This record gives sequence, structure tokens and C-alpha cells, in this order.
Amino acid sequence: MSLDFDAIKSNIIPHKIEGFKYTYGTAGFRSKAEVLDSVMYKVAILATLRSKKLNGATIGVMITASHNPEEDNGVKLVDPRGEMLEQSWEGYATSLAVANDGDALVQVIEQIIAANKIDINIPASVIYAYDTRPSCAELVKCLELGLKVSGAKAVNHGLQTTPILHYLVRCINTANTSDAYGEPTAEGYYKKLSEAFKTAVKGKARLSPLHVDCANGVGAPKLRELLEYMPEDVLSVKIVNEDINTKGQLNKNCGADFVKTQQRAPPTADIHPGDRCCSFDGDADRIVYYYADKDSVFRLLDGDKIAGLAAMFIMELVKDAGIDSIKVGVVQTAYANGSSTHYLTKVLNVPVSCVPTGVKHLHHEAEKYDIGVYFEANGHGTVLFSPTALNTIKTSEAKTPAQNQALMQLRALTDLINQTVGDAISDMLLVETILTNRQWSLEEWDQAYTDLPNRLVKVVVADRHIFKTTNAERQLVEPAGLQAEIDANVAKYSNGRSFVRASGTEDAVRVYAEAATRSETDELAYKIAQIVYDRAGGVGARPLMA
Ligand code: NG1
Ligand code: ZN
Repeated sequence: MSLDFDAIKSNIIPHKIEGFKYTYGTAGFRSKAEVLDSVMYKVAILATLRSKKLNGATIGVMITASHNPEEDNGVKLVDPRGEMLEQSWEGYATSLAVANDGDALVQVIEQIIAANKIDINIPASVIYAYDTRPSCAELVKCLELGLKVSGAKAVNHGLQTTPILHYLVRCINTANTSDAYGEPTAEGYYKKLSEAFKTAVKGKARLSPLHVDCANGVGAPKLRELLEYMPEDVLSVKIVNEDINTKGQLNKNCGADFVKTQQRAPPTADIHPGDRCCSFDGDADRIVYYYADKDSVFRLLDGDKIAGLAAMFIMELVKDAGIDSIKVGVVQTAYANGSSTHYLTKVLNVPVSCVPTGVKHLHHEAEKYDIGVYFEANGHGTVLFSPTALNTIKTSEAKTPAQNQALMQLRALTDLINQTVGDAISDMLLVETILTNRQWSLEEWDQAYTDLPNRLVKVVVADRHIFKTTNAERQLVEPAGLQAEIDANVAKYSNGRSFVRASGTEDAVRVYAEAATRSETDELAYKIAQIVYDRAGGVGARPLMA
């Protein structure tokens, strides 16, 4: 099973466009699908090397571009426990992608092998899946060629959501161990989640139907499949935006990203006051909830609200179960609404950590708590249970019927919540569990706190890499002097907060601002955006308030 360098060299897929800058970033490789053929071939080789490095453990490859438009695509690697590729390997992904001829490619492969002391004779195992994008078919072929020439044992899991692929990787690698995660099939996933949900809502009256916008993506068929395991009298769901066959519909005027950034419901969703609605993104790893209030005003319940709801419910269960030694914590990024942080720290009294943008940062910080709740405001997140917490929840003996009930529900949550990555289907079932137990409407959930008005402005500059931050991206270190100018402006606004950072996924700088009122927020956001534009080489039109 050693590597056939001649085959790797002679089959290399060259770049279609010279000079395109490939980088494996927060979202893996992501760009227009047409430039990704060559990347898929290299990613396959990297997955093979990673598997060999980890003694033949199964590595996952997911082809998707999440909430991006349909013409884009992308690819991400999944590590053996269903987590994202270890950060130290991201650079290898980039180096491989950049190599554009057989010799250069083999040279990079040899460097990776040497740096990691990889035994190339260890057999490699890779599984892969893809979303509904039309470009996936061709990209899968390029990936398969790379897997073939590098000699990996490869299994195609077909059309899947990103979180299902993460689940499968973890199941395969933990099979027949004491922390076996589940049956390594999509059916196994559906059974695990639906059984857990039934237990978690047992004895409670079913809520009104939930309207789920699947972004015309893979979440639609997968949710339909899950519902076959979920009796209508336990959960009633109405799916909208499930057209995965018409070209150009994916994420178009729908989905979690549209709803969060536009702060409105998809035009296709006919929502009435009192309806419960949620939106997945294109690969079903993000979810946001929303409703129309009695005056038909749109109200968003984003990732911050989900984190608050989950932390509140889990903290109460831990207390009711009599296992207070288990400490709950919440992880956010600087994009979390100031009101949510205030609610968590002052009302729930739960410890909150703030980390840089990017799911891997949140995930790793959440692992430091017994039970770590993490969510990005955009709706990507999950809840992690440490081995200690799992053991306590599993082995504690209830002294009262109330303790028994709380323990039973906690046990159900450990199965219901995807432990590998944010998962729209799993998060939806978590929210539904909590609302069903409380018999709450979305309006009642929304009472926890009122979001401060906020605004995100994108500024294009000559070189975004000159922006260096500290304190979980909340302060600029460079360009020198800029932070002082931001602070001086923020100080003029009540409840004002603003920070500036370079995007990891787009060639732009993002300016975030919040303040007590809508007009003050917009004023502050554009003021800061103009300062950034003027002081740091703004390109194109100067940002102006609409
Ligand atoms: P960048 O482009 O680095 O701001 C965006 C999102 C992140 C995360 C990544 C990965 C915002 C402000 N940023 O990152 O939260 O989801 O994409 O997809 O939403
Ligand atoms: Zn996504």
C-alpha cells in the first residue's frame, strides 16, 4: 500500500486558470467550482497521507460550499473524531493545491511525509460525500482519481449533509470501542436522533407544525428521510424550499445566511403571526429560527438566542439532576450580540468565553468545559459533553423522580446533539425539545433578551492582511493608531461597540457595530467603515450609509 509516485505524477490535474490563489482557510477550499478540479485531486492525496499518519484511521472529505451561491463549490477534510482538519495541516493543503506539475507535487508530498514521519506502507481509509451542487459530479471524479492513484481504500457516501459526514467518520473510527458513537450509516443517524428526541419530549404535548426552509439544498431530502423515523404526533414539520433539481435555486433568496444577513424571511415562505419557522443553510450545518410577531414584524432568533436557550435548559437539567459538579460554559465570538453576552453572564450566570471567528476556535474552547455550548451568531454551533460529564450523566443514580426525569433528559440530549460539528437537523431537534418541554412559542423564547441593533459593513482595501487583531479579534493592533480612533468614536454612543477584522473567507475587511438604536448603530458602523477606508487603502467606492 505504499505510494505510487509515478501514478501520482502522471495523473495530476493541472490548474484550469493560471495564477489563481488557492488557500485552505476557515471554510476549507472555497471558490468558483470551475477552478477546483485540480484541488480535489490534491485533497484526495492529503486525506490519504493524513489517514496513514493516523495509523489508517478513516478521514472524511466533504464537497460543498455551504451557503455560497450554486456556481461556487469547496472541499473540507474531516479528522477521525469527526472534527475539522487539525490546524497544523491546513498549510499542507495549501502547499499541495499550489503545486501545478507532477514534480512539484511529489516534492510537497515528500516534505509532508518527512515532516510527519509518515509510514507510507500503512493502508489509508477515506470516506467522502457531497451536497446538491451540479458541479459536484465532476469534482467527485477528480477526487476519486486522487484517491485511486494514492491507493486509499475509499467509500462514497453520496449525497449527505456536512454534519452527517462528520457523524459517519466518528462512528467508523469509534466502532467497537467504549465510546462507540453509533451505527455508521445515515439510517443509524436518523434512528439515533429520532429515538433521543422521542425520549426527550415524552409526555409533553406536541407543538404546532414547524416550517423548515431547507435552502433548496441537501437538508431537504435528508430531513425527509429523518421524518420517516419520526411519527407525525411527535414532531410535525412542513418543508419549504426543497427544490434541489432546478438549476440556480440553491441558497437563492432563502436559507439561514439569507435570513440572518437580510433580517427577513425568505420571500417564498408565507409566514403568519404565531408560525414557528427556521432556515437551514445549503449543507445543513447552520440554522436560525424566526417568526412574525402580532404586528407581522419579522423577529430573528439567531445562533446567540439558540445558545442562550440551550444553556438555560441544560443548566436547569444539571441542577435538577443533582449533578452540580458539572460546569456549563458558553463560547461566542465578537459577533455575538452584546445583549446575548449580557443575558448569559448576568441572568444565567454562566461563564462565557470569546474566541476568534471560525468554528474550530469555538469547538476547541468548548471542549474546556464539562458541557460547552458554542454558537456563532450566524447559527453554526452545537453542545459538547466532556468524557467526565458523559460519565456522570450516565452513571448517576437518581434519588427522586424529579432527578430521574432530569437525568433521563440529559442522557437523551447527549444522543440528540451532534458532538462532532454544528448540525442544523440536530440543533433543530434540540430547540424543539426545549420548546416542547416548556410549551413555549417563539415569542416566549424571544423574551430572554432584546438584541441590540447591529450592522455589518464590508470594506474592500488594497491589502486586508495589514489588519492584525488581539483580544479575540475585538481590538486592532495594526494598522497602528486605528484602534484609538475607533474607540474615540464608539465612546460617543450609548451601548456602543465596534470592531474591525479581515475576513478569513473573502477579500475584505468587516466592520461590526452595535448601539442602543438603529440610527446610531448605522451611523457608528459607517463612521468606522469610512475611517478604515480612509486610513487603510480603501478600494472602490467609499462606504456610504444607504
Ligand atoms: P469571515 O469571512 O472570516 O468573517 C465568515 C463568517 C464566520 C464563519 C466563516 C466560515 C461572519 C461575520 N463571518 O467568516 O462566522 O461562518 O465565514 O464560513 O458571519
Ligand atoms: Zn454550512
